[in-house]
Amino acid sequence: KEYTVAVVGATGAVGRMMITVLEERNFPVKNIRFFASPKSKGIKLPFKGEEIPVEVLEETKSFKGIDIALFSAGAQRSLDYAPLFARDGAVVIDNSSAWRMDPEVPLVVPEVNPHAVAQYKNKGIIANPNCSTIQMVVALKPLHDYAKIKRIVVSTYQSVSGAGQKAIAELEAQVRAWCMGEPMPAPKYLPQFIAFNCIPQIDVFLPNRYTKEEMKMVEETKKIMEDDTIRVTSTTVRVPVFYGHAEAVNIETEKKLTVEKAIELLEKAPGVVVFDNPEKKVYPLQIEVAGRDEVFVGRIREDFSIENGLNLWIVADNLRKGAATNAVQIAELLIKDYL
Ligand code: A2P
Ligand code: 11C
Repeated sequence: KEYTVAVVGATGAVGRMMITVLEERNFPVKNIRFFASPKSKGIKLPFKGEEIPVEVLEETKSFKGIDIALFSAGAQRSLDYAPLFARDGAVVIDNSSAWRMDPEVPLVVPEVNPHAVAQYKNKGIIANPNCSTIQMVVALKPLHDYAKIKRIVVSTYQSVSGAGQKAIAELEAQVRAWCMGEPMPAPKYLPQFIAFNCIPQIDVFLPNRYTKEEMKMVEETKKIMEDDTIRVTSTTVRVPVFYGHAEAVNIETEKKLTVEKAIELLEKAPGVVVFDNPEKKVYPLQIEVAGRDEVFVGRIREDFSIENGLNLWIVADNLRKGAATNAVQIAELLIKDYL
């Protein structure tokens, strides 16, 4: 069976990657439709050798005939349009934060909670988690199943592509200007200068002094792991890297988890690759992991400051496993068992 698939936000950093991943994984596409803003009117994007015109979302009155819609056009578009696509019969897989914490909407990472896909029937919407949450839970799930994680302390090192195409261009423009000895263009899409700098702010600040990105990691982790008892605290930082997010993660477990056992569990875990050989300087790096679909783990070592603690370094391509690949994997579960 083949499906009519829509990509909403097709011209964006994640949207373009969704198109690539659909092609790479040979998703059974009968028809493909691309949507974006009025700015992209007249643009065509390639899909499997064909040039497909981009449709203007706001000018489209009916979405009938679409089976699956992958959304990545910002939370407001998802709030406004996901219900309209669902009304017209599509299942929406939404990459924004709009629907993630809605109790009727499943929040799915296929390696962690694939069964939750069944709840798509509630609203016709499945939420794709935040990139930094996805890579963390893929690596932590097998450790949680074995040793029960009581607490997670995470600090992130997130690339500019997480903030979209314009943030990628902003880093490039600043670096280019610096190399030419010219004044760097002022920050427009990121909150501070990103060239040669780290910014401890991703997304907006909330009344509790955390950023929204930090609180996403706290709340989404509990929902995906289906365990409200896990305590999570997070500091999220933007770094001058184009692709790939890295995370320093400390966990405290109920049961003892040795380094050897953690490596054994991670080596068997779906979607995880262990890159951990300190003697040979082997650990995951953003520039090496970019372009890959798995989650990479290294620097695994005991936290000697507490009884049952472990430190890990977790890296993944935020546009792939953190966004497009996870969304397409959800679509694969959907057509395998439900559509
Ligand atoms: P467009 O390129 O036409 O502005 P990124 O996260 O890389 O910035 O990408 C955002 C994506 O969301 C783009 O595809 C962008 O389309 C799309 N988008 C932004 N605003 C709208 C809108 N009002 N209607 C439809 N798509 C939108
Ligand atoms: C970033 N994690 O790196 C963000 C991007 O909730 O889907 C994803 C925002 C989201 O900037």
